[in-house]
Amino acid sequence: KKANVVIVGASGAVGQELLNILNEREFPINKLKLCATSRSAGREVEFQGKKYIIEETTDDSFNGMDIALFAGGKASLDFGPAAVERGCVVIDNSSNYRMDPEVPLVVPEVNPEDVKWHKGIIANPNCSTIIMVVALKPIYDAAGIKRVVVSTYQAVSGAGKEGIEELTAQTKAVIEGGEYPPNKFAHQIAFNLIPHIDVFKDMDYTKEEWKMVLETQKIMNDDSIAVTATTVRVPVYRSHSESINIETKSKLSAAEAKKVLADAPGVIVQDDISQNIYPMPLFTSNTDEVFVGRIREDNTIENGLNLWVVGDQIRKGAATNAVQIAELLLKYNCLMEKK
Ligand code: 2RA
Repeated sequence: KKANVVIVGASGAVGQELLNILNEREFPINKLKLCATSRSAGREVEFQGKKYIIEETTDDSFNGMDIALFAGGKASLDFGPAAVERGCVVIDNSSNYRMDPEVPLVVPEVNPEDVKWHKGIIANPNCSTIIMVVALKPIYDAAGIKRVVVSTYQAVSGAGKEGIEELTAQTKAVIEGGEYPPNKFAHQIAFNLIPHIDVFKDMDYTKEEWKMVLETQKIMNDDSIAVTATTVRVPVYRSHSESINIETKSKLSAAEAKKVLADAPGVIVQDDISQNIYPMPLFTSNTDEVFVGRIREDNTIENGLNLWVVGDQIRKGAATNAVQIAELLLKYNCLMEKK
């Protein structure tokens, strides 16, 4: 069975990665359509040896289409309802619908079955949340989770192309003794860390930090998991890293944690301190798995673990997860009837 697929936001970083992943995973495509704002319309993109012209998104872009992959931004607010009206399932990478109780929020390694109750829109979680929950799920299944304390080290590409450009230009300028005023970030990112991602909200936490709390509870289907987060932008191009402290309900030794993580889908354990082996963002970019290392017991509480987790936030944290959701739609046969 093949699907008619439309990508909205095809010209951006996530849009490009969606195309790469559809190709690599040999997603069964019948018809492909690429859409974006009028600014990118007319651009030519090659996919599997065929040239496609990016079209400006309109309500009618979704006529006869089965699945719409929205790369991000406000496009899903503008066009999501029109797509659903036309019988096209929306997989949305933006935060617009994530906490809507009518919208499943899905990480295929964690809650694949939630795809089945969609009413037209399925949300793709925030990148740092996806990377964390893939590592939490096997621990949760083995020992339950009471509380998670996470600090993130998030790459500049999480802020888009401008984030990458700012790190490069600013690093050069600083080395040469010049200046490059911050633009995309609140402060200089070159040779610095910025404990501030997205806007400040309740209780002086940022929006990114609240996403990690609320989305984790929704994906894990368990509001009793206490999560507290500090999210930090670091001068790394790609792949988000996370230091995760977990208080489990029952005892899980480090050896047992290593075993359940090694057996878990989508996880690669890289943990051999005798050889200085642990995950690092420089080496996890352009992969689809979540890498876990430094697995050890918390020395301060009875039932606690520390993990160091790294994943490519543009792939598993966005595009790969979205394409995996599209695969579930076909597997569970839950596309929509065309009106
Ligand atoms: C970031 N989480 O890294 C964001 C991207 N969605 O800034």
